[in-house]
Amino acid sequence: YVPDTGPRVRVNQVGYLPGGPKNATVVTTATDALPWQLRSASGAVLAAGTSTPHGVDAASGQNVQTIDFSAYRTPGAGLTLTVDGETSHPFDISGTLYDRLRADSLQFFYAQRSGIAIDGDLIGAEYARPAGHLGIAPNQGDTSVPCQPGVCDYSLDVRGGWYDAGDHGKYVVNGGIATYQLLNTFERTKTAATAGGGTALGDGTLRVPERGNGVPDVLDEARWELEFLLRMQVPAGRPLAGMAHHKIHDRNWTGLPLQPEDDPQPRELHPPSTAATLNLAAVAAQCARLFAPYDAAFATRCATAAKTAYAAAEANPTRYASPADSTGGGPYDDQNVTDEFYWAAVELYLTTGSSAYLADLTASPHHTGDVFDPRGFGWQSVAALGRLDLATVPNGLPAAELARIRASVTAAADAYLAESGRQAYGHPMPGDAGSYFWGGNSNIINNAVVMATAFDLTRDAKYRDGAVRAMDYLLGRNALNISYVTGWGEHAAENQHSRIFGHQLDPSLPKPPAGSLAGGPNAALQDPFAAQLLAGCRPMFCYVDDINSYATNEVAINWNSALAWIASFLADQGDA
Ligand code: 9MR
Repeated sequence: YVPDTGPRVRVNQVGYLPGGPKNATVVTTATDALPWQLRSASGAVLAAGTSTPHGVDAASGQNVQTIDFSAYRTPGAGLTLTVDGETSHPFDISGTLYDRLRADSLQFFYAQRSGIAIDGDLIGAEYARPAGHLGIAPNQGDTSVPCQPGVCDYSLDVRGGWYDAGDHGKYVVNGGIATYQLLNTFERTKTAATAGGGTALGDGTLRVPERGNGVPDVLDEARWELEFLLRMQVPAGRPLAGMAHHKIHDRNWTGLPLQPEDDPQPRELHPPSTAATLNLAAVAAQCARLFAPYDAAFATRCATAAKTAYAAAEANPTRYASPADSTGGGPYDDQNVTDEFYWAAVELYLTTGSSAYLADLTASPHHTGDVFDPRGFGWQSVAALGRLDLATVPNGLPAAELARIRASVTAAADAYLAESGRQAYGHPMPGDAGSYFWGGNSNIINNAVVMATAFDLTRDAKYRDGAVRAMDYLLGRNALNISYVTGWGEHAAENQHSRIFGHQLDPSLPKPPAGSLAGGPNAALQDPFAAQLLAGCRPMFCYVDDINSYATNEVAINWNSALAWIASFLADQGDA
């Protein structure tokens, strides 16, 4: 299988910020530097220079050279780059490139909502659908969901929330990091000087049913999931009260496509887990401080749930979700929850200022350890979330301690920058196959989030440039010459694995909405379709834009939350 990778000149197909870095990569047999020309839409040469030979790139196996046209800063549309007789896909230079991506990436969450009819007037007629999983036949949930046999003897109303990904499952662990990133996208507007006071994320900025209610729309969207997460908490008086059930999903896997309202499977609550409970504690603590100005009663509910959950996790510190629990839904298993304890203690400390939480976070090995993995953070490793929030959200840590925390963020950003400098395609990930794993595109973005946070802390432009280069990779500057974001770029992913957006299998159904991020190359080829089609692939080629490849090409809330965070950051940079 040889994919069509289009022109050998690889650019960010969306474009470049006027004052930002402008890098491209050409695949070539040449080993000596090559001349390049930047051209206007009408073909006039706007700038010219010579490329820098890179040699063979480990992740793609390609001989490549890199191009830097950062010195050209004039806005324009339909520009192209010509090198070695090849002309790139067209792109823009503009300070408003990322404005709509901020909205699109956040809009994805509305399209994933469970338990509410999706309004086509808000996001397009093709996305309109009835409410799913409200107990209306053939649905069997989620208004009164029993536990799996033997797990508990009650049922819970766990309606609402977002469908996790291409399936109809709802998982507290993954809901946690996704909600955190949406809430943090908002919280950043209070702490970062370039965030413009948050007007771009205010009320009326998203197409959600709650617009116009006086609450910033990104908070409305996050609340849709928060209400679900709160419902997953074991009620008082029950065994393990205060813990959160790990997940709720179908008893058996369903086929594709399948609209949520047509899902006939029994729905089941799975056992409470320590990790889920700490995810609930962390995001409910964020909720308490961020909703306080808008809805005091909800903020109080969140605060109570957070404290109760944290106490329940302390009383049950080793209830791990089973890696074998993967029938009808994914496992989201995790045998090490020390990072979840740290993250939850940090969020509770930031919200309450209480010395008990301060003592817990200070005693955590993650407080002094290196929490920034070269391959990024994610749903299973969340210590970085706590560290980033301690570095940015006002708190009472002693000045020297705060300085150390912030220095750890800039040191990590320096390491990601250095890695980006080593990569032929400029993204912040080591070049070996181990960097290309399930959902790895989100880890690349999360490394960019660390660089962006270093920029917010220092205003040193090199960190912002590192974040921009990570987006260049995701929007087309890569071995496959593909943008991994639907609707963004000349040649973009559009057949992601999704039961809802099943256009590839049923043309009457929509494609994923603009702003949907694909999981990305996965060298482990963990689905049968990719395993058969892509056997022997070089890591950066282990991806296919086909609905059958759930291990390389799914959509997921925790991946889009990373995209939303970085798109919002970049939109704030404007002309940079
Ligand atoms: O994103 C998850 C990835 O890190 C795991 O390796 C993979 C296998 O356990 O599961 C991914 O999460 C999936 C979840 O289990 C079920 N819903 C779809 C998620 C995205 O593929």
